[in-house]
Amino acid sequence: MTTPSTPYNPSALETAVRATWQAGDVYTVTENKDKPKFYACSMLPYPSGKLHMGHVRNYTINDVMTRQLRMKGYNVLMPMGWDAFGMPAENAAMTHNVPPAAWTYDNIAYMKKQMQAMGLAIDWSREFATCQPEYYRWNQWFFLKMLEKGIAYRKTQIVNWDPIDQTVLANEQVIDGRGWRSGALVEKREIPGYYLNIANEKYAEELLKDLDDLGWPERVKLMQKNWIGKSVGVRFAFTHDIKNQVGELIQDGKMYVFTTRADTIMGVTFCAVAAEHPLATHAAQNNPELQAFIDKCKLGSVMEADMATMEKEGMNTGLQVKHPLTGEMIDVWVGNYVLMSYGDGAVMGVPAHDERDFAFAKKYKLDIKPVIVPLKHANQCENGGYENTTNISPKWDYEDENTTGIAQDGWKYDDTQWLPEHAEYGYCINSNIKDINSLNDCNFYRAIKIVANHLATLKLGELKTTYRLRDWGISRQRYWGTPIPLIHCESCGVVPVPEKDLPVVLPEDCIPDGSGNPLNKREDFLNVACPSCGKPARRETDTMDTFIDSSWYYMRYTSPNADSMVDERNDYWMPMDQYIGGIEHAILHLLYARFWTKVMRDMGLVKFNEPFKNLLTQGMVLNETYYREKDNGQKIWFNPADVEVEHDDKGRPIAAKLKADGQAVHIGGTEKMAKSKNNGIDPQALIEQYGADTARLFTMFASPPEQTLEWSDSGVEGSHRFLKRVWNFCQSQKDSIAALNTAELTPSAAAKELRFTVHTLLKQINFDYERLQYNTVASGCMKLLNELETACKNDTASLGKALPEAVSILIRALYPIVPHMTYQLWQDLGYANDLGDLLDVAWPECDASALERNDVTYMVQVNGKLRDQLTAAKTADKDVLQSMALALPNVQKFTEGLTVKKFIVVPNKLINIVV
Ligand code: ANZ
Ligand code: ZN
Repeated sequence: MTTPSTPYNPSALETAVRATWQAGDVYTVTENKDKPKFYACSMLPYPSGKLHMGHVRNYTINDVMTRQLRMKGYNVLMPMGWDAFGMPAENAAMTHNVPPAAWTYDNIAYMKKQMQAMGLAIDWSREFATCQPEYYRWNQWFFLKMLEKGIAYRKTQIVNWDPIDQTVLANEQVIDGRGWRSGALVEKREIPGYYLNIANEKYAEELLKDLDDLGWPERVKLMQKNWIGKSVGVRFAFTHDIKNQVGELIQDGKMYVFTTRADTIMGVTFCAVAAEHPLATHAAQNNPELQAFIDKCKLGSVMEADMATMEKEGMNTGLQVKHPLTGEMIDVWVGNYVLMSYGDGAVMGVPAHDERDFAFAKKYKLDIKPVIVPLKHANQCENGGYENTTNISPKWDYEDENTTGIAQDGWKYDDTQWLPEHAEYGYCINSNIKDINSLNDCNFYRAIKIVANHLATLKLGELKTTYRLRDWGISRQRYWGTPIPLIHCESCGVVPVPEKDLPVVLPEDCIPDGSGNPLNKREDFLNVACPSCGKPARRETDTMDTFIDSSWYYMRYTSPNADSMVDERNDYWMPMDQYIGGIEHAILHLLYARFWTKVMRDMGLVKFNEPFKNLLTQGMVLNETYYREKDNGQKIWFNPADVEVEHDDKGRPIAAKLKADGQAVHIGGTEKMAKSKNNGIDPQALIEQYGADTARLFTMFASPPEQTLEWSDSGVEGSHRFLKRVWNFCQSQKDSIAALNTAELTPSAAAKELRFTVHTLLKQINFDYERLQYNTVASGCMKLLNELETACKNDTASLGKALPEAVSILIRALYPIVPHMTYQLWQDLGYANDLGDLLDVAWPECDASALERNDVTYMVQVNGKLRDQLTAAKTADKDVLQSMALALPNVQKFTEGLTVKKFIVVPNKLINIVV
């Protein structure tokens, strides 16, 4: 190979190429109706300071897709923006004594530069930060619309209160029950806040059902499904005549419970209510011991995972309620495992069949009454349901029943979809109900139906669907967020800011000091005339949850500068064709964005039901960790860049020492790159050392997009070496390519062979692009280079136009991953002149005719023994084959002087000469 005249110099090359792109404004897209559109978007980053490897990976995936589809003829949108509100900016502001706004905008400027250095095909004309009033005014506008429709509403909420800092704390600011800054024991306070009614049956059901049609990872769909947590059961009341101090019946004399196991209703031996339940409050009034217990419960966790594992504790209230079917009086306990926020905050206790109730009953020596013979003793029916085969009462056959709701809820005998957890199934025993049919011998579904019907007749209950999903609390007692557009007036109450006065602009020069929301001290922000009566009033100082910002930013990208939330351009681009982001957003962000979209639809702002057709959750980036342990057990983590590692002959790390002092450090195993483990790699340093193309190639090549990626310095170096080889090879073929550009396509067998190999690889590469498997795209390109190098070892003239074609395929196939270098090569080798700019040149498709081999290789036998082989044209007839075969030296040896008795040809395979 001749020495190339221009050596590969990524930093100069990449800068020059990007300057060309920028000058040509080549990544701005418009709503071109002549092309199919494709909207590919990465989850918008929080401007924390600088990019990390996870960002690099995420955006490269997005960029590869964008560039490839553009060449395939799509009108592709790849936007970018900034999730700019939120707590880290407030924390940074406290540390550095700068306003969050200044800190945020500085970070944005820096990170944008870094993104630009990666050479991403972003349409920057659509960029915005969520902290800009032009964006968040629409959060405010939409919030007011939701308020009008009743989707947004006000109720009191319990918050964490730090009594020393005099501030509300977010959950993540409470560490072991104490404020993260002050260390004070955190108290619970009830304050008013705003909620969005996502747990409304209509939306919850739709959010569940529509999951089926999404091109999302199954794992993410399942996480959403579990989060929504649908339970089908019965809600009914135990009656009582317990009156409060002013003589009114508490809750109208009905203590409601929700149960998924109404078939066990005859096994109730106690009831338990949450600490916050009205009956508990009432009973505690003259019972200090109970009050103390209630206070203790309230301090505890409200996390369900904790509820499941914690020790069950309770206390008898001394109150009794009446069982609706037996008339028996049942004791009411306060139980620490009963959640006020689920169902009705009260349960019927069935210790014989519910694990939690069982633990409770054992501890407090309550009765245990079995009413179900578990499944293992019953027979499973053919249809998947369970029946006691000995005695089925046909009267209760489900199919012909015409009653409340079971059919409407879609229950079938074989519908095991909503089988609740916690308990055994089987058929009922010990369950004679006076006056109505006995439950005995009924299976789960039938028994529930009987009970539900009977409770409905008594007007005490009905079938009910409950969701674990809670309404979305959106008020934050924080400064750096979208102001909630409400005004508090002493005479008029809570008054919405009129639409014409939007946006309510957040002052950008506050510096939080840890003593609560600084807006509370900003008289210029606070004081406002009541829009309704004109009297002096005060603005709401709570701001919105930042999940609101991320619920619809991707729609604002489609409609930059629109003077409405979105405009008709949104109809062109949405729904999004490909969303790309981390699995950590599998639940909340994606669920809220889906909900928000559905509300926008119901308000006539969009015409689709779901925002993200396809979702790719990229895998985490991992790296080795190194640490030393102090005497007190505390670990100090060292950055891999500062550590020297010794490997065994299989390449496994066996020891490591710190470069600075030459002393040993422990090898801690590979973990997600994180500040806490000090095992991050700075993308900036990587780009400076090797160029963006190497960083991009390594992150694509090292593993499939959805899987974890293990950092490897040698992998980075290998990627860089490969790019150098591509560069040198292409430059060395410059003259041949120019010379062969007008030559015949396949003047020789070698040329045909080259085309066969190249198009075979291209077929694989294109298939891998299609399924977003970019790692094997990269390895396909590597094979392509190997083949080309081999084919060009000798004289290239015989390769004809197959050579320029092959090189152009290599450049194009590699371009989406490595855009800078390939862009330059495309020009240097003259392709740009012939075929046009690389960005919009047609994507190379596999030529099927190149895969057809025209020659066939035959094994040649003499009297059944293999003697030689020959290659002939597919079209060669028997006579031609015979003369070719008999001319072979090795065949001649065995046929000399003999007559050919038979000449047999097995088409495309074998020749046998019988002599
Ligand atoms: C009696 C029973 C018997 C129950 C049995 C289960 C098994 P899922 O499936 O998760 O929706 N429950 C109802 N409200 C509750 C609350 N506020 N806090 C704690 N637990 C509550 O769970 C529904 C079941 O959880 C209900 O069915 C109820 O216990 C309990 F063998 O009622 B079950
Ligand atoms: Zn007023």
